[in-house]
Amino acid sequence: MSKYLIYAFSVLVAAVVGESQVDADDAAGRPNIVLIMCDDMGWSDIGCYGGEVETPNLDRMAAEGMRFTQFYNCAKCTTTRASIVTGLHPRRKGGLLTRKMVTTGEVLAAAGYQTSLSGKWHLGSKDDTHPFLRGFGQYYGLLDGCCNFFDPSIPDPEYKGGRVREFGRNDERITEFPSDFYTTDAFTNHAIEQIKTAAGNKQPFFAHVCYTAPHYPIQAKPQDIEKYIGRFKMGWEEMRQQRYERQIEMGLIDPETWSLSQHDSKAYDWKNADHEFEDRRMAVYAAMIDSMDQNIGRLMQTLEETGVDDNTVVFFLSDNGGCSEEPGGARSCGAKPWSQKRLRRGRTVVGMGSERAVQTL
Ligand SMILES: [Ca+2]
Repeated sequence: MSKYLIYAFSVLVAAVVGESQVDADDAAGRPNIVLIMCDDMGWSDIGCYGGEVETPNLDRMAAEGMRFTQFYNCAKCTTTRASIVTGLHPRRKGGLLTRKMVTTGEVLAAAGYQTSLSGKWHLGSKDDTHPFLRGFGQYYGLLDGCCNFFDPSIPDPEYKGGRVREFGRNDERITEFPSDFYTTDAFTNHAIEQIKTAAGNKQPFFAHVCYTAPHYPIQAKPQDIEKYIGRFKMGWEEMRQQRYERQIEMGLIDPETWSLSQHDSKAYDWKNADHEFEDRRMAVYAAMIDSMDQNIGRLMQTLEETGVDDNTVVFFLSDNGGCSEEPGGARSCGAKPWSQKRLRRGRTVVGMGSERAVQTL
């Protein structure tokens, strides 16, 4: 059985890579790495961290591996991503990713790894910043920050500028998508292809899987939404109390040193909220995470079926906490549900040239 790790990725690359360039024979036997990152998810949303969303595959990873109770990110998609692929604290001057930096893809490729990235990149698409040109031998996904989950060729709504988001495979642009398309499934399909191919070769592999779920727009499949309808009628005030109590029971929180924080000053009053709308909004958000967990189950199954699970380390993390933006207003499909009402501790600090997250939950 694999020893899965959950919620961290920093020192492993340095630990497994010693030489600047190695051949396939030297690289053989080194551990495979699967680094899964989701987008804008609050840490208390998934089951193994006290949330309501059914995440049996992540829960299994947590049970067989390790959960981290302290984790720091860079507050926003791009800064966290720049940091995780370079190991450097991002600076805006000159761009978040420059040729003066090496990426994990470049370092691991030089160490004999087969490298791939499936999903969101958000660090650029020019010669110096495109993932296919920056160490990821196989790329498929969204070069931009977010897109329509069912058809990325659909332009953004007017309130987001109305542009079409850039999507591609390796260095080619993709502009048409099949009728049954859903980004979370498509990213997983690509990652599974890469793992199956790589597992048959002598060299180890590095598969970076970057889901756009549950970043806005909030879009999920009807069958996934259905099972969550009605589950959030307790309201966000009661929900955060329930999560807090579950996290104490799980040993994630020490109530002696961490009391439940005050409500966010921008949080709406549940008593005056449209309960049907808010319940449904949260059900769609939950369904996006549920779908991601189903797909992570497919990834884990692929590792087992290809016989590489005993020599593969798997990480899961979120690039930042729950999003507090509401593009299009509180009742648009771009609105982020309940983010300011979930468990919070500290606050996110973003400044020019120096982004840091105190702790985003
Ligand atoms: Ca994000």
